[in-house]
Amino acid sequence: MSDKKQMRIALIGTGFMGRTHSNGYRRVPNFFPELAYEPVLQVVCSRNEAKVKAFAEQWGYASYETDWRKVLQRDDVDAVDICTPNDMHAEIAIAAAEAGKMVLCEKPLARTVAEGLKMVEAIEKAGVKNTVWYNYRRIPAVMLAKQIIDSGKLGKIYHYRANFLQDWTINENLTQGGGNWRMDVDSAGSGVTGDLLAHCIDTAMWLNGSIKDVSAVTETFVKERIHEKTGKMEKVGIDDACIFHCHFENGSLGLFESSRYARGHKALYTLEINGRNASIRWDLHDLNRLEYFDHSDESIVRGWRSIHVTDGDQPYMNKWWVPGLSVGYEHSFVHQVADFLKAVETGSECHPNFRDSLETQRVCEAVIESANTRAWKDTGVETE
Ligand code: SOE
Repeated sequence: MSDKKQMRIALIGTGFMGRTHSNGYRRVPNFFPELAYEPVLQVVCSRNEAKVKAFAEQWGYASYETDWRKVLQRDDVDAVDICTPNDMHAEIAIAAAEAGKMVLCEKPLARTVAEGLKMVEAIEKAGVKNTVWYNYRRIPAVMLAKQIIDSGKLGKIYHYRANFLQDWTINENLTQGGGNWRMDVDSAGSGVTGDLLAHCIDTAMWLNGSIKDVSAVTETFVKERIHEKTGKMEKVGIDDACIFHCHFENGSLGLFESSRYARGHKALYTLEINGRNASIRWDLHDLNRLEYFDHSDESIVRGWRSIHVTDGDQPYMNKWWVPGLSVGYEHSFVHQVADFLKAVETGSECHPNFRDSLETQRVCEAVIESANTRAWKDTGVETE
């Protein structure tokens, strides 16, 4: 029996994200043995009893429920992890906070700023620890980018460029709603803007500060799809693709593109930052590599360095194997669990918390408004 303090987790939702988070909870005690807390897979909840029972057995949850309200009534739950479609985030998070539970919420925080604001108010009123799963921040090479930028090596930043490209919705027969909730604007809030660009915006504001204003275009390539709710052809309300440019508070220019119609791309997230003295770039398909160009290098050997981020001195890497051997996508979730447990132990914040993620929500909303009105929009993001 372990002498660690237990953090009893209730997972709500058993989809793709339910699996990534569960894997994170299971791996942490082995690789972060110094932490005072250990996660306990206490209960998993989903409406379909057969599915949730099978999930509980597969991942080692001690029990299961089919009604999330029952989960919140349980005294044997410390933290609620929300992995449901986006339209459930606000209701569950607010109720969980009111029940005094810690809350971990899948991204994006909410469908709208108004919903997100209510969630932030509830969390802050209850004073419960919270975080939002913008996992890409916790890839070691992206964390190294943050360290390099914060050290000032780039100098004044001029450009921030990011894209997130997929192709899984290029199919006219794909329905909206039901299992395809990401295709339904009522469930998801938006299309690629909230689903994919939200990741890029979160990373961008963390690395390069607030985004002041945006000018965007969106497109919905397939205008009508069968809706699971009505069984009829209905108008599609999500954005299939979105491109926006923006001003950052620090004076740099940003350029962002996302699409689920970029044939051949499954999950291509890339970013590049150009400063006065140096530049960095990163690509999710080669996630352990950070490329770095430093103009102060001696001219005859000056060029893009390809840093393979596996050394024990690099972020998180002393937790894993030996230099040269790498980690993957799943580890970003392991790192977030570890950072959350550490934050509880030390009484600090686990960023991005709900308030940070509300700022990302403001940018997403301004992007959609800008595209709809064909005008520049201020984001209203708070500056430090
Ligand atoms: C969409 O396909 C999706 O699964 C997003 O919902 C995730 O947030 C992203 O990380 C990968 O793509």
